[in-house]
Order: sequence, then C-alpha cells, then structure tokens
Amino acid sequence: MDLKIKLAGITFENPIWVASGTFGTKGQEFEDFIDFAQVGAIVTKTVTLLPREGNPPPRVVETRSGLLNSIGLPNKGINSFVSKELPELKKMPTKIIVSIAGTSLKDIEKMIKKIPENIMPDAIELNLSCPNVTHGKTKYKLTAQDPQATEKMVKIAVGTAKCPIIAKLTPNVTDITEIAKAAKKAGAQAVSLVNTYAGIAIDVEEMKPVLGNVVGGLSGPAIKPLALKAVRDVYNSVDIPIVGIGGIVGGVDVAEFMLCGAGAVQVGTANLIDPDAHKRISKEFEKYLILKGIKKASGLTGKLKGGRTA
Ligand code: RRO
Repeated sequence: MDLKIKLAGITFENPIWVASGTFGTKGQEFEDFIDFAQVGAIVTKTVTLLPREGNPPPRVVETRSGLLNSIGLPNKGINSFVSKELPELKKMPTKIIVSIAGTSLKDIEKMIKKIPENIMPDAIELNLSCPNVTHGKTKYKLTAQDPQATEKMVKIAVGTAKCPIIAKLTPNVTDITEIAKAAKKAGAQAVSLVNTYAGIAIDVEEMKPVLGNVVGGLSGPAIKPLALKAVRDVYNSVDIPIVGIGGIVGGVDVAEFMLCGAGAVQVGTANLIDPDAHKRISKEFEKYLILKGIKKASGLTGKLKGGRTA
C-alpha cells in the first residue's frame, strides 16, 4: 500500500500526523508505543516568543461530548525550544512541523529568525487560532477570525521562513473560507483546520464554570461532523492544500476527511486517550483502502461523490 502523500512541496510517508499539543513536548512519552518512521509528521506543542505560564487550573475537563481544554499555551519560549527541544526532535525519523503563535507581526518575525538553518523544521504551523489566549486588541479575539490580520500574519511568516507555512485556522467564525482565502493570498502553502470549538462546562453543584479560564476549546469525536463541513467548504472554494483535524479516532475518520478534500490529517485528542492511537488508526486506514481497492492514499483526496457542494 502506498501511503505517501505530497503536500506543500513535501513528501510525507503517511497522511496521518499527530496534532500539536497532544504528543508531549518531544514525543518521548510515546517512544514505547510508536514507530516514528510510520508517523507522517509530528506537529509540536505551540511555542511563543517569551515563556508563558498558561491558564489557571483546572485546565482540562472531559464533558459528555468531548474534551474541553483551556491550557493557555504554557511553554518555555522559543530560545529554550530551539536550543533544547528542536535538536532532539530533528533526530527523529519523521517530519517535524513546529507550531508557533504570536500576538504581533514582530513576534512572528523574531521567532522564525531564531530557528537555526541547520535544524530547520520541515514546515511551520502558524497557530492563528488558540481559543484560550487573546491575540491583541482588535474586535476579534483570534487572528484567524480576522481576514486582514490573517493575511498580514501569514505574509510576514512566509516572507521570513525558509520552510513552508501551514496556517492553522479556527472554526469559531461565520465563514472559514474567507480566512482560508486570506491565508492563500498571503502565500501560505497549506491550511490546517480545525482548531477547537469554543465552549463552556458548568459545575452545577458549585454553580460555577469548571475551567479556571471559564471558556475552553472542545475537541474529540463530537466535533468531527463540524470539522468535515469546514474542510469541505474550504476545499470547494479555495485552491490550497488542506490538513484536516477534528475528532479522528479511527481509520475510517481519516478516509472521511480525505474524501472531503484533506490531503493529510492530524490526530489529536485520540493520542491523549490511547498512546497507541496512531498505529491503530493507520492500520485501519490501510484496511479501508484495501477494501475499496485503492492503491494510493493520495488518490482519495476530494473524491466525495455528489450531494450539496458547500
Ligand atoms: O494551549 C491551549 O490552550 C490550546 C491551544 Br495553543 C490551541 O491551539 N488549541 C487549544 O484547544 N488549546
């Protein structure tokens, strides 16, 4: 079975990647479970210019319909990341995609310039969509809710980076295709969607919100149909490679995202429940392809038949 896919000018051994924030810092927690050569790519936990503490606890709650998180981007900052973590990550036999976020254009430019050429990641995922931090003082909370801000942020990243830029979008918008168009216009080589859906969990006994930060981002199988719609909408109206994300827990879910137009996918929440998830999902996906008589995984992208187009 040929699982190789090409996206943003890079060849990946497998269309199934692991999503940012769900795979430890260096993936070392998963070493006993996973053959990294079989993982399409590891997207690292989002890093910022300066260290961040993150949000007050509790930071994660399991609701009846998915996981709600408000971690708030805790990390040691880009200097520590490029000196301690990135060199280790680069030794792994898979593609490394570094996730970065910033509140200003200067932040993004500075961060990208701090990545040494000899340990350049295969791509950068520009996280424009963390639901748990404020990205500046506009009427929009997140960069990826504002087409103009998205365009500016992607443009500076594309102009500075020596590797492809994948813009990670939020589903918390009226029309995600407007944002994907802005990312494409600014030169993004791909978009990844979706980040988590903003939500609130309530402790009725205490009559207060469960999460320390009140609002969090919902992930897991509950959001899959919503994420599939977002991928399909972008596929139908913007000519840009798509990395599909949202509630993938089995091989058939991967097929669904690819049929809707994703060239690759990321597994997130499932890693937190089952450290073996990537291996199992990959095997199940291969089985699906065999059953359907499909020889190349890449042949599945956008092959959804009929129905409403968007
Ligand atoms: O750290 C977080 O709270 C977080 C991030 Br950066 C993100 O992109 N998405 C999310 O659900 N949580």
